[in-house]
Amino acid sequence: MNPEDKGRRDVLKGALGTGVIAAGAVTAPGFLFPALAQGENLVPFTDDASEAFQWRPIEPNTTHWQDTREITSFFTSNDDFYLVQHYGQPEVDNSSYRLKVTGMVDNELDLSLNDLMNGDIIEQQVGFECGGNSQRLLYGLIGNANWRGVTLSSILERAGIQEGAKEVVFFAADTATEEIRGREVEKAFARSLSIPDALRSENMLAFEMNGEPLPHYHGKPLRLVVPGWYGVANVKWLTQIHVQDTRYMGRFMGRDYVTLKKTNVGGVERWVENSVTTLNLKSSIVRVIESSGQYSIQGFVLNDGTPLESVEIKIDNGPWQRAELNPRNTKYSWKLFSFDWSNPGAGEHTIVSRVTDINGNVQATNEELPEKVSFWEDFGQFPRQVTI
Ligand SMILES: Nc1nc2c(c(=O)[nH]1)N[C@H]1C(S)=C(S)[C@@H](COP(=O)(O)O)O[C@H]1N2
Ligand SMILES: [Mo]
Repeated sequence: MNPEDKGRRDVLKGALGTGVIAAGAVTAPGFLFPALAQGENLVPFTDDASEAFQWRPIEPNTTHWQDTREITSFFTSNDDFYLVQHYGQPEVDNSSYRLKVTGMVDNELDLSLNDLMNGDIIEQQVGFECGGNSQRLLYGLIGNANWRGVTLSSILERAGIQEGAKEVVFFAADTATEEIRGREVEKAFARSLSIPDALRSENMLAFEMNGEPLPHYHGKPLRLVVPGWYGVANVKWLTQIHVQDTRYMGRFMGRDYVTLKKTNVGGVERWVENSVTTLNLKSSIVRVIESSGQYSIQGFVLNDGTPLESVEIKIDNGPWQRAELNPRNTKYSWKLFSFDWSNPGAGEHTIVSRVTDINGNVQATNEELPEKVSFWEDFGQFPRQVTI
């Protein structure tokens, strides 16, 4: 079964299984975004971003992004799901695979894939984007999948974290020679989490993606998934978990994926550098659909899992108007929305979305974020142009 069919089937199951009448689906056939139904037409964007956009087919060891205008399922198929890897895509053999747990633990572990598959298993819908995702790519470094794996907390509990430990480091099988201060050294991709972040019950070591064994490109046979965080936290081709009492300082914690923002630090304005962690609250329109003269504006939200208060759409200089959130959305999935745009006048329009969470955080415009100096974490509002 391809993930698209699975997605559709889950939509039906969800609606029938819980006894909820799918009123939205009946009154607004287009609402079951993102499947493009018969008779629905994409209205092309006429903005520079859309014209400059270039799609690239999947090639080994390269970055791959989706064309977000053409999203066709709630779950991104494993082939469409974006790809980022900094040190290539190592081939790890399943039968000889071992995951080592080392360092400040009572019992060091050396686990086979089978051991992991017989552990404390969970399944979760998790969507994420690369911290380097950008409007230039129409936010194509994004995906939403159903992951299955063993809970990280159960593995750490089995190992027994010792008193005084501060960080859990996740080392991967992909390595490269890095020049660091004039010296060439062999380094593995690695990221770390503080002990409390690592012990979150949601974290998982995933060996399945959308019902299939984790594909090679996405980290076969095992990857970390940290729901609500930027993609860089989700270490692919994971081979070692190391517990230590110092901060781990590697390229992907200390140099890359480091934001620079002016922030108020206890009453003093300071420029602060931080490793990217949780997903910033963000929404984006991805497409406009026309069907028998009815228009609908559709898009996605990503965030750290905080429940949403609203997604609103503004057309030209009009008021903010509420969009509908797809009932299919879950805590850590991407959250799809749809807005019925009745009677748009002929001509060019600017449309933009903004999302607000229940803590009152509102997605800002790029102009309201002037003190952010890095391309990491592109989360301002993204105005789009369409011609009706
Ligand atoms: N081992 C390893 N894991 C990695 C990376 C990497 O280069 N090597 N890249 C990270 C980054 S920056 C991102 S955005 C995500 C992308 O995951 P995906 O390719 O499955 O979409 O993987 C993360 N995990
Ligand atoms: Mo990334």
